[in-house]
Amino acid sequence: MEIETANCKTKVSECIDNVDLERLSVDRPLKLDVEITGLDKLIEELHKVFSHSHVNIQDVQKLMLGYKSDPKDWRKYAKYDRFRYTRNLVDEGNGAFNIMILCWGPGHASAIHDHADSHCFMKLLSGSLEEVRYDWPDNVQPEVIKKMKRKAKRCCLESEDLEKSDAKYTNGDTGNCQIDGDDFDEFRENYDIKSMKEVGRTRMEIDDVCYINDALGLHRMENPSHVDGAVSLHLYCPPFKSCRVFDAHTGKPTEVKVTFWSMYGKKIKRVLEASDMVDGQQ
Ligand code: CSS
Ligand code: FE2
Repeated sequence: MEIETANCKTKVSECIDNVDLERLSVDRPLKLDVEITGLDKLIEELHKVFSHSHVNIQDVQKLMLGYKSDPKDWRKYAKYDRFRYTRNLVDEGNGAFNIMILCWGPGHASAIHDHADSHCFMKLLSGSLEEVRYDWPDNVQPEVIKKMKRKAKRCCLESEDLEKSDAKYTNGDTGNCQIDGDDFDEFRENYDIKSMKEVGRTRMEIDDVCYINDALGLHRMENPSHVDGAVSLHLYCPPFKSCRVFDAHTGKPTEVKVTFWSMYGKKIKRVLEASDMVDGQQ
């Protein structure tokens, strides 16, 4: 199954059974065959697409590309903070997805983060943004990779002499199968701390759309301008309330909450509680 038919209605780890994850990227250019007149129309079309149980990743991308950014559509959501980028909720997609507008002041950047096993679509509305991609650190494995390994292990065991393979796995030798056991991952968690490896950089310009999920790796976003703000539109499916950020020097993950600066154009009154998890924007 290729990207055209891959389902983004479910978490990434739940939709891998028939999907070639190497092809779950958006590098090749999409043919545009839709024109979306306004942000409200885009949201209406996304609701229609997500009312089905199967949602093609490429259909979502095409819709997002079909809308041409017009500040009068999104200005009411674009609320900046002096010190850090803001998340401004626009639509909750009937629980199937959520749409938010992120406002990046000059030089503002996110931490390196994952996407909590969800699909992440992003469109630049104003300014420019740099996306920096990273491999997962050796000490952390996302759910989707664990599931792929389990699947590969099953296939491997089916095709080899079972008795011989069992012996290999009990002593940690992964043989030709290129699979690390879960126990081996736990061992490495404590002993193999390395800095994060940058694997690619893309400059996004207005109306560009990009896509990422945990199978494709991690990223951080940065507004490279020292003068101008940047505004981006994000669609996450399924929506998530927390994700992990990674220390660039050690790869150490920290679970953080996904919090909003405003919802439906209205600023949120924030009450900080000592017991709260670290806020993901800090
Ligand atoms: N996921 C990041 C934005 S880049 S996709 C965040 O919500 O902070
Ligand atoms: Fe992200």
